[in-house]
Amino acid sequence: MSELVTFGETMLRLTPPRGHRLSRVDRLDVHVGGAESNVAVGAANLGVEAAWASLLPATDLGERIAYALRGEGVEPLVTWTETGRVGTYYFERGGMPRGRDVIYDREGAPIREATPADAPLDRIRDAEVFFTTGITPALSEGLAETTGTLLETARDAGVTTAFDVNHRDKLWTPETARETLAGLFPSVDVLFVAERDAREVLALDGDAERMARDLAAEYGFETVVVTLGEEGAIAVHDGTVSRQGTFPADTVDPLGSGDAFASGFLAERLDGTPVPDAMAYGAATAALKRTVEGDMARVSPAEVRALVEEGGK
Ligand code: KDG
Repeated sequence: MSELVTFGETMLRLTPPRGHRLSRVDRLDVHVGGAESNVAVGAANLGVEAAWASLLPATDLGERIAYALRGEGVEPLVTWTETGRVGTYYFERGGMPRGRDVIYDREGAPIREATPADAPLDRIRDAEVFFTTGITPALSEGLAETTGTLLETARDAGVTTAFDVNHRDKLWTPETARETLAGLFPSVDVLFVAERDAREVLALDGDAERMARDLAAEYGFETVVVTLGEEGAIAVHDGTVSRQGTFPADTVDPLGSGDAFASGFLAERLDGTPVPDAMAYGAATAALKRTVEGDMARVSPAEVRALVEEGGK
């Protein structure tokens, strides 16, 4: 049994050295990344018994992913397939005015064909929290249906379901996302959503508190966390609002900061910590994640605690 089970695609991230163009590169760093495994890793590093469920091809690259997650203390619950490939993505980073870009090469990953029978339903039913994100239903119509079944399976077994909207406009349009997510939301207890996704994907308006309250009223979420980038985050939990600032951090790598927030928040909630304090742990985990290369929150409970005690902005 695991306290937290997550479900989603994990890829190899191939990163040119900072300031190098992908089209001219002769060396790539290899990282392992995927929103749902990132959350499992962050939580595991904070002491949660965490498992990540997915499908991977039975190849060396598939094994590379499972190996990385095992090394971070996450149990990989993998259905190994004879066909398909490991998805990859490239993260090109330059200074302004070029900025950064994520380029996906993820067609053909076996998770796109996953049915509920490919998922460890008993392990999901036995968890305390089941987590996935909007990236998973974006990958195929069939996977959107499977995602819905997994959320319902967890809910029916009394498992807390947590979901991060995590809109990726390279995967689907806001209109398709809104329609699909509206079908999934009734099975979700805890929703994370970036303010921009709340406006542009979920078509909400007003300030963050208004949007969180509207979401809670429409779908019956127990908790809605709206993340505000530099401005921190706001949560509405059982009708009560809490606000959290950010902790200053020198950003070495921004990818996975939202996942780190979710992992710190969920790890504390699993411990019974009240929402306002869990928000502080989420923000501290996100700040510490930004100081480390790769998408995963390689943090320790002691450093997160110390940062929380110092206080945020
Ligand atoms: O949140 C970080 C993720 O975006 C990254 O790890 C890769 O899951 C990923 C995706 O699909 O973009």
